[in-house]
Amino acid sequence: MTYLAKPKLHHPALERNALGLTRRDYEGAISTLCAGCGHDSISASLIQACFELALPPHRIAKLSGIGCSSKTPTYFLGSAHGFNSVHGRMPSVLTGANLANRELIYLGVSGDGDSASIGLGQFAHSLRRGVNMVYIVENNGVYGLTKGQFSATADKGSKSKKGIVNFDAPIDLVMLALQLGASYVARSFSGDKEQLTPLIKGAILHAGAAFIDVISPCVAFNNHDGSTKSYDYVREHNESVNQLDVMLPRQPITAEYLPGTLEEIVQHDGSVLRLRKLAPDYDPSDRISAMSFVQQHDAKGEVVTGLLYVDPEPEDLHAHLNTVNAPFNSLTEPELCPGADALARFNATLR
Ligand SMILES: Cc1ncc(C[n+]2csc(CCOP(=O)(O)OP(=O)(O)O)c2C)c(N)n1
Ligand code: SF4
Ligand SMILES: [Mg+2]
Repeated sequence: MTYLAKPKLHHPALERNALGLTRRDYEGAISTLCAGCGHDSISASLIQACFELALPPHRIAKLSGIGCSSKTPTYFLGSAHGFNSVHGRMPSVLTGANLANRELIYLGVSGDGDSASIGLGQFAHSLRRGVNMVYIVENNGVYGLTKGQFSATADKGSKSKKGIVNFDAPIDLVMLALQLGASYVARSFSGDKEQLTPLIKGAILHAGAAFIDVISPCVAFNNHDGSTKSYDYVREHNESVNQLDVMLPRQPITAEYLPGTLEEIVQHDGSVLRLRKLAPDYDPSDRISAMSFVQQHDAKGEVVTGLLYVDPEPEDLHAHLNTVNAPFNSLTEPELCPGADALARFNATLR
């Protein structure tokens, strides 16, 4: 595939993170998406999140399927590992890579067509298995790459650019993720970098299946009156439940806050998710309340955004399968092939 490389010129005064890297070191090739496409803003948030967390780019693996959204890993983290898989098949490829090497940070980037239509089965099974990953759906309600057909997340009654009404019921990926057991579930809007960047940082630090549904308008095919995934519609109907800050381990918490307005969630690695509550009755630690909250607001035509659910002590697929810690490519031949006696002993345990 051809792509446009960005010139590697750094201004000497550019801000540097703990690794001495600048934001430019987290960028990729020049985007070829339509100007104004929400997906480019999500790439910018991903770059910002990885820069702020000072992640070494070579410790990240970015995987995607097919679609404009799935093209975006080319436009961020140019020095990370990357795999552009088949349409709807990112989750199984990511699961396999994760099983072979748990030391990398896995970013799965997908679209609503890629995950809610052809890839729905793969989406579901990767979340219910608790694969340690950040799974982002760049949700525009259409198949952008193939010129704007309704996807399975398009709302019932919403209209295509040519005025055709969608009569099918929508699939809400957040509801599915909650039901399937994802341990970190959020929704955001590509036009709200302030909300999205910390949500991505929290998801990266979360040691389980983290899912973020990001409404990301398609300016070419789904940004008109009658669309429920346009910039105007989401700005008018956005109902933010909380705002997130991420505090890394070892950093003292110095922020001042009024009691009752801030909730702190300590994750497995000591990082703290600080949630400023906007909806006073919202409890992000209760999966069932999260589901009913999302549905009640959906019925009112509101797009609920923020960190909707988090389990601070998630289980992950490696724990379920009792796999080895070391990446497979570092195992030696005797470890990989322990010989006939070991096989006979193992077979005996199955009899
Ligand atoms: C097996 C297969 N079926 C169909 C297609 C055609 N196709 C390419 S992208 C796409 C939909 C992409 O939609 P989405 O995931 O929402 O991404 P977007 O372009 O909207 O970001 C389809 C149907 C394909 N590439 N492969
Ligand atoms: S067709 Fe839509 S989704 Fe694809 S790049 Fe253009 S605006 Fe983005
Ligand atoms: Mg789409």
